[in-house]
Amino acid sequence: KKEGEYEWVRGVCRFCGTGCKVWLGLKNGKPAVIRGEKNSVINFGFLCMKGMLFYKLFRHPDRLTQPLYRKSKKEPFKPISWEKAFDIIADEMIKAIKKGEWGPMGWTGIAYYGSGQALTEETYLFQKFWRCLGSNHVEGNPRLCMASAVGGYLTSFGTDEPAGGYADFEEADTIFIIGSNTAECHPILYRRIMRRKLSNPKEVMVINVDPRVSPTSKIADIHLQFKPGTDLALLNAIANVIIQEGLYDKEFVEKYCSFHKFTKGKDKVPLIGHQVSFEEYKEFVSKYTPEYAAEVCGGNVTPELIRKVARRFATTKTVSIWTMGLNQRTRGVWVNNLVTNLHLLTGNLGKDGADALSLTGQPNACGGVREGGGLCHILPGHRVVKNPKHRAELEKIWGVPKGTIPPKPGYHTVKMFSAISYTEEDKKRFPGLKPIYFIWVNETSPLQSLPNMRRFREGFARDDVFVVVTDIFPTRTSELANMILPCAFHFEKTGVYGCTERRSQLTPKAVKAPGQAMPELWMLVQLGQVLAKKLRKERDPKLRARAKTIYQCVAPFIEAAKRDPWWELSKKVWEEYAQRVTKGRDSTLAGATYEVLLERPDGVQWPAPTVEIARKGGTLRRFVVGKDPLATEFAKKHGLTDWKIIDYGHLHKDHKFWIWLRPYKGPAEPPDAEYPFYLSTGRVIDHWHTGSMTGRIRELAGDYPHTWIEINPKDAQRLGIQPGDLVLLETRRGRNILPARISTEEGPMEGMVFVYWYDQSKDRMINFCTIDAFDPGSKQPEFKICACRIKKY
Ligand code: MGD
Ligand code: SF4
Repeated sequence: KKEGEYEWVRGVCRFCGTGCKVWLGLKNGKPAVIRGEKNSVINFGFLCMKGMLFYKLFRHPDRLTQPLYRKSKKEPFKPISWEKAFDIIADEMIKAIKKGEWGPMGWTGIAYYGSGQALTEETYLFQKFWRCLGSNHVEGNPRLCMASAVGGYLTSFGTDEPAGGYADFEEADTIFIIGSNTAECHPILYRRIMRRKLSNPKEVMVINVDPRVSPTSKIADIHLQFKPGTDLALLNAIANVIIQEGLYDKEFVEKYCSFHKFTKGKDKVPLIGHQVSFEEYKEFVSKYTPEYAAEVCGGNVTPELIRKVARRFATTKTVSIWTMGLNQRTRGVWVNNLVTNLHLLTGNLGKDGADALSLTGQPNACGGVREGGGLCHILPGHRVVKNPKHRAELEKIWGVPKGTIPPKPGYHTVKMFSAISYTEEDKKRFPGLKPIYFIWVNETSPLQSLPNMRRFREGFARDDVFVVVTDIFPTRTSELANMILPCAFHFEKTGVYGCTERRSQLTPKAVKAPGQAMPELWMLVQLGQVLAKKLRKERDPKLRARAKTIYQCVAPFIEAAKRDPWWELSKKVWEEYAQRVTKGRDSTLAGATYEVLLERPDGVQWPAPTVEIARKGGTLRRFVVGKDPLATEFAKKHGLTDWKIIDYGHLHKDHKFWIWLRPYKGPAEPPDAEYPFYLSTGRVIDHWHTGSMTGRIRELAGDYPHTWIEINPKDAQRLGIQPGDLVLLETRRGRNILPARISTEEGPMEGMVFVYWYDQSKDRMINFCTIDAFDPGSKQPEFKICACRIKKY
């Protein structure tokens, strides 16, 4: 729309998982300002600084504007044409396929590593491309971010993604914030929570459960501070009090819940375990007396506080939110289950103001990667690689022969990068590991964001690994690439983001991309055609067969890519994904056409099976009969007419929500005499992840030019460290030299230090120090806890 001297284009913010609606203002066709959409039910017109300032990246002088190539990583990059780039990439892919092996997970030599910031259309097409080529080595940074939340939802709800949404904040009496620095990582959601609290400060209670006092803790009525990793004991103790004091919702539990336990050796599928009785669960949690939990947790946790929190949780409408403090843990799935358990026990689900809501870190980890099939074990539309029926459904939609998609999942993130570094240690850790010779890294910078990354960097630096990076800026990863392809940025291409609350929103192209930068979708369509031509000439029939499947993968989009790669191509890919691939699935967006998404100021929440439902915004409250079209249909079909809420998740054959027996287990590397501190890491408000974008925005970089180490004042005093002193931080894996920040108001508990990870300086990249131990279920690494030692430098 036109308003004064500006032309405004509506889209969505490209940073955190909140999904704020924005207007990009163009003056004389040039990006000049961003403002919030005031009618948005997400952000009500507000934006944080990152959201307001990302228009400064459109014409930033560091933007990548032409394809760059070098044969050896020892040589400098040289510009090449797109045509030549695709020719080389296709040759290198075929070379890597041949060097590797063929097996149940497909070709072992090639890998794709993507991002929760890629558009849904992009993740969908990348993973389709890989599967059609015959490889399940498809991964992405959401593994580092929300894999444990997926595991949590799958086990508790039988299907991924939450039941409610942000609107619950305005209805909740208690907001239980655990393992989330919402104030800095989801600032606009924090604003909503703050408004709710201030609307009725006496009645609304905020409970913060975190080992660190963060800006989020400022509005908390109760802050439970405990030793990192001990919250499993705390949550079981809260459940125990709720049961002992008869505060659980008997009707809800009896009708809609069942109890489950996984026993190694007894149960084949950890996601299912076996059913136990309420009595057995009661007996299990009874060991977690408030006294026992207070002792395990340390910090300020007392038996009285545990009782107080339990009573409040059970007797009011409660929304829980969490992020990486729970997910980035070796017991991430379990601790997710334990929070959801509290909601199920107290009937705090499926009602206004009652939800267990895992906040997503990235703008499209949900929409693109979780729903779009962007990890090694999943396929689009909430399907899984291991299920032959799911593979067959997709092969039919894609028009490729049966058996095109390999039957076994590829490597998860830590394993994938270990297959690149391929050291003796890696081979010992992952028996049977097969090396990867080609990797395409899209919209992420793993050589800054992976844990324990020294050996991953060494792997990338070798010349027998061909690395393609698609990005808008040079990064710590592209410095070890062979090929860098310049991409169109957000608003320079068209596509959909799906945020935390199952809401998909469209951002159309509004600005011309600089130089030769192009959308990734266009790149895939070109490369697919080049690869098909080359594969046709191969002798090996297995390889030759892939010429057809890869051509078939891109064929529906060739004409659109020629005519209009900025809009029409994305629309075509979206149509295939939403209308054909998600149709009939619980995450259906079949009704959410581009036309509907353009019309709606706030996008569409799935399930949205028809255009009519999508036009009304889709489904706000999942699982609730009468509100969720799938639940309503399910109730009718199964004769459950007196059920108000139904867990129709495909894993739960009893149609009930599952309460899990999960014991307390500590972190992979607790502090000891040699490394006596807990190290934890996270984000700061003005920077996004690796800082490759926000670090280039003067206003944001000026606020936080470098990272620091936060130390508890008591520890600092003991070690003679003053604010601003340089501190040497060491772990068993690496070291950093960081300025100290010591505050009596904010910061970690005694015995713990905290480092922000956006800094790109090699002395201050904290992921040289973090641990790559991961949750055995979700495979998400434990960025939040490892042991370290510190001293004045
Ligand atoms: P980002 O900075 O988000 O970090 O880590 P990364 O994904 O590695 O990288 C996004 C990249 O996308 C940037 O380089 C940007 O320039 C590029 N980009 C932007 N727009 C486009 C586009 O349109 N196309 C393309 N191709 N590229 C584009 C995130 C990861 O880090 C995550 S998700 C988490 S949750 C982890 N958190 C975490 C932590 O808490 N502590 C520590 N120590 N490490 C962590 N690492 C993990
Ligand atoms: Fe963007 Fe998140 Fe800030 Fe909203 S809260 S403006 S989505 S970064």
